[in-house]
Amino acid sequence: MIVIGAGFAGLCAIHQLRAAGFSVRAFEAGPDVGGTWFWNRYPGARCDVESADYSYSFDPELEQEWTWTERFSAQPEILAYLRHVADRFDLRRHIEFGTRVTAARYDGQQARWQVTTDSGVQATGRFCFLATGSLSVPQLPALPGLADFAGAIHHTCAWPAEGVPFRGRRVGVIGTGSSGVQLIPVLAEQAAQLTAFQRTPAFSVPARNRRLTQDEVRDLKQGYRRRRALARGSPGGIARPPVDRSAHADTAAERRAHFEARWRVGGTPSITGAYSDLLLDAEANRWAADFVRDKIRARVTSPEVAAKLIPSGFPIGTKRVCADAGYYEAYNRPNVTLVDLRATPVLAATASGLRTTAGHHDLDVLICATGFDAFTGAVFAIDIRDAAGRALREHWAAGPRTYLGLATAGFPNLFTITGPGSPSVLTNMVASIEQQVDWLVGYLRALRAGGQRETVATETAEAQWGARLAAAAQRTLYPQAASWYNGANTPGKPRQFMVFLGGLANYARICDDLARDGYRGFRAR
Ligand code: NA7
Repeated sequence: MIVIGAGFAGLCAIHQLRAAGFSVRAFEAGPDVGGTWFWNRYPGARCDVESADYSYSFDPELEQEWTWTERFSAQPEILAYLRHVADRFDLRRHIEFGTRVTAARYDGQQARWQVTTDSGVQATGRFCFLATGSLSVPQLPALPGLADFAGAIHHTCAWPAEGVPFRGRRVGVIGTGSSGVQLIPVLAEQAAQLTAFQRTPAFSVPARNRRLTQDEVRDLKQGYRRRRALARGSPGGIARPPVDRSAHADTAAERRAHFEARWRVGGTPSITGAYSDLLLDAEANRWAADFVRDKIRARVTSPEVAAKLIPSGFPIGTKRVCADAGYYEAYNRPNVTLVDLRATPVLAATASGLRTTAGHHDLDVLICATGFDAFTGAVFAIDIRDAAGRALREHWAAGPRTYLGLATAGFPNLFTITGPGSPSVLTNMVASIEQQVDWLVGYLRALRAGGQRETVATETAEAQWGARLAAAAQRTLYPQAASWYNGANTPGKPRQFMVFLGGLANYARICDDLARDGYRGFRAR
């Protein structure tokens, strides 16, 4: 087995494949395990899924020995957890670090994948797992003159391990998605002057992160089995029962009280998960959006600045809702300036800062919190070819085509973990990763037992899954936003909704049903 990537998905795959008796060779571009949690080490980086859910369920002893300290874990703690997992289960011996896979070619005669790496290492394996992450290829803004900027430039996902000094410096941040929203309040306390360059204001709700009490940690450890079962049976892969009430069932006053109660609890789903139809019904969505807009007005002292921060033009939740700690309040500080790029676009970078249509902003450091070439970026970074030499990039030219988000017609024995077309980023990623890895390992066991060495998704199964994916998206408000969920954040990318919106439990049921039906949709030999 070849596994590419050693983040949450890669480590899980290595562990479970090995446990099933397969030999595994893994490649990781970074110098250590962690993937997303290795690279995104900007100040304030934190998970927006609760720690209790955002961890592996495959080993009860691991659950007992690891202690999460906060409601939402910060990047260093998650990275420490993944390092612990790698050591505890002796996974490192399977991984070649600092080795980027550049090409993968299927050999139809041998039924094997041959991979080439940037260090010249070649390897072959019967099956190849792309555990390359949904958000791992960063995007930099295409600004004229960027190369002339004399100060330091950093992307949030390529943060120097030694950190970046901000004290006494004039810092610019481009981008106000989840990364920018987490980073800006932390930088505001350190930088002499902070300028946030905002293209689209995001909806952000308070995370209300806090340290877990000893009692909570004890309860968490005692309740893991129940918690995991609840998570697996839920649409989002989190141990919280989904709300089954329409926003239309309440009066305006009841809705307000309900939103208020959830606002006090905090967290990404607090508002958009308050009713069952907030992402399905435009009017219900507007009620939720207006509630958050009022909160933004209340959090920002200057009405002019608040007006720039109020999101509009897309339903709340259709671009990822951010979870913050003092984001809006940061704009009340005298050393923080908000530049609305829609009103005054950046014209160019200069040696000393950024020039917009309204003037020049002097900067010593420029941070790009400008997001990722999501889902397909990391797949296309590898030159993947079928037995006839046809590139996966060609097969996906009009957008990714997959069966279950796991496999692609014409590319046998190649699997994407939390790939495009699976529930992935709109669920708890760790729960999705475990579900997919377990299912795939089950399938590989079945193939081994049947003496089969090759499997491929059929064109029909792929086309039907694509239609099902699109239909699920069309039933919601999601397609109304230009987001990284549908490729709109990447210039030139075909627009296609890349997340299966049926929910994790439903998706797992679909996978299990077709496994019982002889792995319908795959052709094996
Ligand atoms: P996101 O959510 O893609 O946010 C990127 C931000 O950068 C967003 O505000 C973009 O504005 C902005 N952006 C991107 N390119 C430019 C240019 N060229 N000029 C100005 N502004 C730009 O990435 P994050 O890293 O914050 O979060 C990614 C996910 O990680 C997050 O959803 C969580 O799942 C964890 P736009 O909205 O495109 O107008």
